[in-house]
Amino acid sequence: MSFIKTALITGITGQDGSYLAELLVARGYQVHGIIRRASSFNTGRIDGLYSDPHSRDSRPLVLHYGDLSDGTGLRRILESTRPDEVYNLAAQSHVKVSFEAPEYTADIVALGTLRLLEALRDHQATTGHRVRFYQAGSSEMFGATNPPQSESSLFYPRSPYAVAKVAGHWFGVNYREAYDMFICNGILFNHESPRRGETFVTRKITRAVGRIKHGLQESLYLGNLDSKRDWGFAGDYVEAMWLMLQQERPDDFVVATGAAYSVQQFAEAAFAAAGLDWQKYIRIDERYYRPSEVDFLQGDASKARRVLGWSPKVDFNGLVKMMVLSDLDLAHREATLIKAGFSPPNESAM
Ligand code: NAP
Ligand code: F7E
Repeated sequence: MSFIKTALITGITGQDGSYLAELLVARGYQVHGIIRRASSFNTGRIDGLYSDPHSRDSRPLVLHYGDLSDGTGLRRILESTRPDEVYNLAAQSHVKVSFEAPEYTADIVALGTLRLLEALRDHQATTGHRVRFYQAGSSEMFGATNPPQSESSLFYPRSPYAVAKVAGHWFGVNYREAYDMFICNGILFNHESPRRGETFVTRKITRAVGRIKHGLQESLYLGNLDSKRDWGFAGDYVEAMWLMLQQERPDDFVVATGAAYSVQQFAEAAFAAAGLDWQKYIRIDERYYRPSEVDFLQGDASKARRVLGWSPKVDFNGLVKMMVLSDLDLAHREATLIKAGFSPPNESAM
């Protein structure tokens, strides 16, 4: 089997990594993904792309053990896979956790990006191959800056995660300017899906809706209901990542829907989609508050529309409905298992 290009994805087992891998495989790429060693299986989101590991050359998806803390390993993977495109999606991506593990978060998000860029810089120098690099930047970098936020808005990060992402962003800009590397920074606003990690607020809500509807949970504890986010669908956003690397020149782009809703509005919509009244089930627990909050993110993605021809296909209501339907189905299957004698999973902790 021949492939049109080769891509390397860090963070392939995450939400975005799985959608991106599907997109690239569908477009004829061979995709190499870096996975971490874990004591239990962590490839659930990409199992659909799995193929026989004994036919290496013809496999559209090949996995390698590695970690953004391990520069030597990254270098080796880069040299053995010789990708045309690298997508750096790996991160300790939870904002609240970053307050509890700031050094680790900075090591992976900021220094991990630097390690990968250093390996790529040497790879480019020795092979002459100008590999295209996507850096997963975040709207969290804007933090306290007033909306709407665009490429020209000030970065004002409000968490160790966001500070580390700002460093990753500027490493990307600096290596582009210093070494003529093809590096694009995507500044993506929140994007969700049925594959979203269960400790992020949207998925925490839709999981609870499913479980409450099926009698598996009585209430849902949340933190700040007033913050506003610009929520889009992850499947739409990975297409923007790919489009950035197909341009003639590397550049930085905001990716967003342009519409913002509060956490409370998301909860109202999600409970209503299952015929439930959110007020009966939601309780506040201050342990979910952050030491410094990001109040209002709403992106201006006009540059991505103009230059990349990108626009989101799924709107807020479509996203809520997609996630609720998926989690109603999941809870239904869970209830069936419980009836058959299996124990239920723990409620989300973050
Ligand atoms: P995610 O679901 O949390 O996935 C993170 C991925 O990074 C997972 O594959 C994880 O592996 C991997 N990872 C974590 N630490 C690692 C390490 N030390 N070495 C190697 N891999 C490591 O995140 P996501 O939502 O897909 O987001 C993808 C990227 O976009 C992240 O960089 C995130 O910060 C950024 N971002 C996300 C959003 C959003 O709204 N989703 C918005 C802007 C930017 P395991 O599966 O083993 O944990
Ligand atoms: O919080 C509030 C919380 O954790 C959204 C990551 O993908 O997007 C994500 O970061 C809001 C915050 O996402 C709970 O205080 C209330 O205001 O879903 P979240 P996030 O912090 O916006 C950005 C763009 C990224 O780059 C990140 O990687 O919801 N909130 N109650 C809660 N949040 C959580 N997690 N849990 C609660 O119980």
